[in-house]
Amino acid sequence: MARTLNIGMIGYGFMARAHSNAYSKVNHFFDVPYRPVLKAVCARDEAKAKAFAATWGYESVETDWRKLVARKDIDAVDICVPNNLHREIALAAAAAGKAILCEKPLAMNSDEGAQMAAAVEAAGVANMVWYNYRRIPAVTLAKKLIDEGRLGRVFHYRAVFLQDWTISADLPQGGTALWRLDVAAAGSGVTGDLLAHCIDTALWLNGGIDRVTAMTETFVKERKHNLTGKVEPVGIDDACAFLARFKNGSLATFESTRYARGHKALYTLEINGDRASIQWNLHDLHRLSYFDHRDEGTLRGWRSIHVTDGDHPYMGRWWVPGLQIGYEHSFVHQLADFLDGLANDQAASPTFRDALETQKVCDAVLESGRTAQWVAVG
Ligand code: SOE
Repeated sequence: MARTLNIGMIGYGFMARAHSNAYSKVNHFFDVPYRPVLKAVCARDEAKAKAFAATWGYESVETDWRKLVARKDIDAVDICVPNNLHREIALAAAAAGKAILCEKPLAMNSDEGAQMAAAVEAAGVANMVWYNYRRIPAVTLAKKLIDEGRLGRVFHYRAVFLQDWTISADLPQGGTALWRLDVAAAGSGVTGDLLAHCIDTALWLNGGIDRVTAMTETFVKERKHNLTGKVEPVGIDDACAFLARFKNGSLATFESTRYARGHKALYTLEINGDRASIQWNLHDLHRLSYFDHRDEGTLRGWRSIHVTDGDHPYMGRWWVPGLQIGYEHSFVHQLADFLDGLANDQAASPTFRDALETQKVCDAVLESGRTAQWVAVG
């Protein structure tokens, strides 16, 4: 019989919905040792907290996160608020002995991230950061192929994350819906929001990054601020491209922008090894493209693997072979791994310590964007 795990959700936006959906679904599909209970949701705006609680089935609401963290009936705190609040909440939750599931990126910068990693380790509480793309079955399959040595020596890693939602100069910055554009709340722009995903996947698939050189740009220099009503300078990077050298000797290019007209959320990655290459694309997320040079010459070519079979990662838990799943399922998978890990005293990745490595790469990228120099990571 699964034990209960009482969840205290802080936040009520897009990510709080994605995580709440995972808490609601996980026991229907995965045989995990815990059953999340939606105990309380917290938002400063009580009406919004109540509406969120009613939609998702949370039993109670709080309007002060400190009260939620102090509640004896909360086992795990889920941090789904802007990045500038992650550190303070995580430190308080760790001190209160709660398990912590934190939305990405871990923190505003690696100094904060290091404090958070140290706090959860000192308190001995389970912790994880929601870098969900690792749990898309095709990406998890890519990891398996790489770990089996099928790619051989890796020469190149290429990742791109493109969006187009901030092109209009009339779009304001700040406030509930647009905090991602406000450097005081977000810490950075596409580097912490989108490239952080690419970096997390890259570190997982291809190991550590040694150094980087970046260029960043802020195309719209001033925007009206939703909280002050004044036109204020924009402090985030609207676009960022960087080169990286991995510790395994491979070379990488990473690019992200919110100014790629026509692209809403296109995350692609490609890895080229001496034996084989793989490609993956978020718009076709259930497919993994694979080219193996050791195939018979006349038949050699790119295969498009439909990652929907029962023996593909996570897929045996869903429908019948051939039927697809989507974006939201990656959160269910990550939660299932977290709950399994809780029972077995094994941390589900990425932990705060793992996510700190991504944060260090982001810091190096932003520093290189400012100085136009190669910067060593960490
Ligand atoms: C930004 O638009 C965003 O929602 C990110 O914050 C998410 O992490 C990414 O998965 C999709 O895009």
